[in-house]
Amino acid sequence: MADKIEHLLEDLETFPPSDDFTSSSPVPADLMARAEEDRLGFWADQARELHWSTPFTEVLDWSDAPFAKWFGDGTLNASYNCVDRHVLAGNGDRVAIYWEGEPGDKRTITYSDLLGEVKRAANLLESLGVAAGDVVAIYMPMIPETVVAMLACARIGAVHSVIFGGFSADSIRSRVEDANAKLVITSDGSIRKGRIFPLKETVDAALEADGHTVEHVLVVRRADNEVSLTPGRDLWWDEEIAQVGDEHVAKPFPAEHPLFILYTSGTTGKPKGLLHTTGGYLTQTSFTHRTIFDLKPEQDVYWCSADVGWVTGHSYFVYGPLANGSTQVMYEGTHDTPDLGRWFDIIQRYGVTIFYTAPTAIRGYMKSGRQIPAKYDLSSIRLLGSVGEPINPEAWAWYREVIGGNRVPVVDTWWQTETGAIMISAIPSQVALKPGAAQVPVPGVVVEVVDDQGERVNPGEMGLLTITEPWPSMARGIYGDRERFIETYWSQFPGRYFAGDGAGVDKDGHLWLLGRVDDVMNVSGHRLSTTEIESALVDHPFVAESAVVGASDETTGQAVVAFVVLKESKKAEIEASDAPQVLRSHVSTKIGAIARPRQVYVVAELPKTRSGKIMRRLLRDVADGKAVGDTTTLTDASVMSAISAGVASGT
Ligand code: 6R9
Repeated sequence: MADKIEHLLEDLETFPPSDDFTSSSPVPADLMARAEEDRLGFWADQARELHWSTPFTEVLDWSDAPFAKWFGDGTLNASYNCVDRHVLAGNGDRVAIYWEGEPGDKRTITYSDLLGEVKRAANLLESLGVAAGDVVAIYMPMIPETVVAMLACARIGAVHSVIFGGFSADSIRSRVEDANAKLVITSDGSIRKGRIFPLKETVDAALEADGHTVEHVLVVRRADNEVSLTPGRDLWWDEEIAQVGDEHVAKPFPAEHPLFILYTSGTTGKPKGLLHTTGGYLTQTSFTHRTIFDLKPEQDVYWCSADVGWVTGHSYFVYGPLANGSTQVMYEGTHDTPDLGRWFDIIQRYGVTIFYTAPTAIRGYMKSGRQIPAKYDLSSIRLLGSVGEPINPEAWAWYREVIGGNRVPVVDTWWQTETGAIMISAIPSQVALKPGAAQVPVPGVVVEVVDDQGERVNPGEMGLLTITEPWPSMARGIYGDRERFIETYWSQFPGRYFAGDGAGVDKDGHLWLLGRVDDVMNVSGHRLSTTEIESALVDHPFVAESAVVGASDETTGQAVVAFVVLKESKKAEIEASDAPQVLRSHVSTKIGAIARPRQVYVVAELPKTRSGKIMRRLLRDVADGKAVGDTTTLTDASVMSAISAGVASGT
């Protein structure tokens, strides 16, 4: 590797915090120094900001590395920390969630309201026989009951597995089966882009075949679409919850008690269920949330636009903000319904002060033009955040200028489902910001950018991002597969976590994240596996072979582009149909709409090396419309000319 990136050695323009911002910041000025002086003591201090039923005496046990135990002999309850604690401290009247449905319906939920709902939901789950350690799958839209369901699981020690509401029946099925889920919580439908998506129907399809462990399906009413209930299995949430008591005492669980499983795409076909536990996860999500976002819980209105189906929704919509007693916005629908001003209208009406979103959204707005945000009063905003993929300096500058009125800090936060919480980001009250760089590890996190041999790279060079010391919110494994966790993340550089991302280091030692170096694509900030989509394609009767690449895309960062070789034996059927169209919707049905290829190219052959490996690199060049790179290792170089010619002519 060790490629030079010249501009990282130059003096770049930086944006220091204003005196005002720094002087009014609640973030202690000595955090970095404290973490450097005593890393474990620093994390223990952060953990003590939570409510522990039994205080811990041990900070880190790394004897079974890479399976960490943090605060192992302490006990706590995540739901108590996110809700009860604030009510008991006299903040029950503080708004926890300003919810807005896509059609415009609204609910304001205080911490007291939330506590009442979580208690009843916990009673409901217990009445259905759900106990500590059981897995509950949650397939829901962005409505308050989703948060209530997650916190109710945490309250009784059940492990939630949230499945993004855009995923297909097959994806639900494989996740429910992998984790032996006992209960599924869903809604009749979800409302997006003015349409109703029948979530319950999708759950029915997922559970149609026998061989799963689901005993009940709880259905929340949201879209009022028709659903069919399977007697004995399916129950309406509202009818059941009306019958349970409204008192529920949260029991403490050990710090290492599992909190949730969340599936994410890796380099292989099968999504991995990352397991997160309670004490360390809650410590680092709440610490980073209040530090990176400079949180003033009694004043700020915080909004993270991520769906709860992704890790950002878990850590920076549910657990981090609620553990900190924040007031936040929850919005059900899409940003362009009824028009492209929707998000800005929400910011203006609720007086959002901290806004956290993804570069893909920012680039989308750059395309549609600054006249749209200009129609709204966005002066309440005092801090902006970005997550999900590298933010290019142009998008950073636009975000700061157009949304942040040229005056507010923009923090770029790097982290992953596996890391549980933010790992690299400037603390905006303390570090001068550099457009396009995530910059520095958060206090208490230790990273190193290395070459293929594991040697630290010099400033101006690019290498691979590794994390050299355990951190509190790290995943505790892949659910049910100990070996795969070790093999996937800890074997390339023994003793270190390898993130799968490339990074450069600049002359100040700051980090510039450069995207994935493996077969994971990043489409609109969502992780997709090339292998998983290839498997979905070859699952279709037309397809003999497929190769999928992430092509560059101006708005979504990357886009899925597929190359397929079709079966001779199906010639007649293929000719009678629009094969690329058929295959695009097939992927959508198998995985979900986010995985639908932007293009499917039918080719006669795939380019392969003599050892039979598909040369995706060359296909990526074609998909990007670039000159095709070195083809000398191919068995037959003419394959590439035929593909390039075909793509150029649009066939
Ligand atoms: C939180 C989240 C993780 C992958 C990660 C990296 C990319 C996320 C980034 C970023 C550059 C940032 N990524 N944040 N790349 N700068 N600020 O997105 O988790 O869905 O697991 O994706 O996203 O490539 O490896 P997840």
